Amino acid sequence: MSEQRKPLVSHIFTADPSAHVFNGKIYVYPSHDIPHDGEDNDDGDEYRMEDYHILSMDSVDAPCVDNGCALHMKDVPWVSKQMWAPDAAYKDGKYYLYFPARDKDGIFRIGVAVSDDPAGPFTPEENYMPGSYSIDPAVLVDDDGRAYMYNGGLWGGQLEMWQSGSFDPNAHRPEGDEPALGPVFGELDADMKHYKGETKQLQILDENGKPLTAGDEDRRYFEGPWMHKFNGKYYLSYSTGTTHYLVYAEGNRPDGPFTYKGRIMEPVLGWTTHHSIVEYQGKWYLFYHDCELSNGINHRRCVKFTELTIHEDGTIETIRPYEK
Ligand code: FUB
Repeated sequence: MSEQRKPLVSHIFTADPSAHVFNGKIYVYPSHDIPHDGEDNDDGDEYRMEDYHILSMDSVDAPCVDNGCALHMKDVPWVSKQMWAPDAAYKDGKYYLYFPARDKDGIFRIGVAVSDDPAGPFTPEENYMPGSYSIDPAVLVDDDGRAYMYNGGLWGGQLEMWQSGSFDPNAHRPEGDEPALGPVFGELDADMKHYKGETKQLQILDENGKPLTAGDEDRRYFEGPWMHKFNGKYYLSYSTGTTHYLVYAEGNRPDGPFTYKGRIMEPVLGWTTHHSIVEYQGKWYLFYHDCELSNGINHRRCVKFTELTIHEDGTIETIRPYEK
């Protein structure tokens, strides 16, 4: 328990941790925040990340190792800037790193890079995934081997700009009683580098079966999706952005619909909150970030983890990050 809720590393700033167990070890795929003195804005221009460092731990009690630069922006032909929150997946002997970044037109897309080693280095594809847009990919490889990507983020993450099916920087932002936007869902092809068919928007419903509204900021989707399975059900968790909660919704299928269930974590220090959920040796853990290492500077974050209590019926106990 001793290392829990402390920064996993302090020699670099890290955020948006996607944790996985590969070969019996815990691997964490975070964003790598770059310190600078620029100001914050609603487009997230302060998040200027250029590369990925993969962290690993032999167990939850072991020290965390930084495995060095696994992929740098300069080696990805289609990227112009902002390598944001990544995820990774394993299939048929290969590891895949999924990462969002702005293309040469300033539009967020999702890229794929491949490695034989979960810690990298990763070799990127020449171009982004055809048909991909917005940020924050999370990939679930299901028990039957089918793989699904969840992604999307409001505001700087550009999700609103794709409502018509093509990029419109002036698109209307849903508000008030209008239905909230959900994350993007797509099944991946056997090669793990393309969508198998069309993507669709996921629905998140309230307790009466009605879609959550854009004005319901305590519960509606903002960014940072994650998918875990528990007792055969699918749990979509995400950040509510403006209200800074991590919340979850339950479904019977990987593509929903999902019904809102509750809060996973109360707000942390800093504007963003972003997490992953992983089972390790029979216990469940929440990986998340806050701004403790920088005393609250939004773009200088640090990754932490804590044990998560999931009850037999799938409900999750809410974590108050600064209470033991
Ligand atoms: O790290 C940059 C962005 O901040 C991520 O893509 C969002 O999820 C938020 O954490």
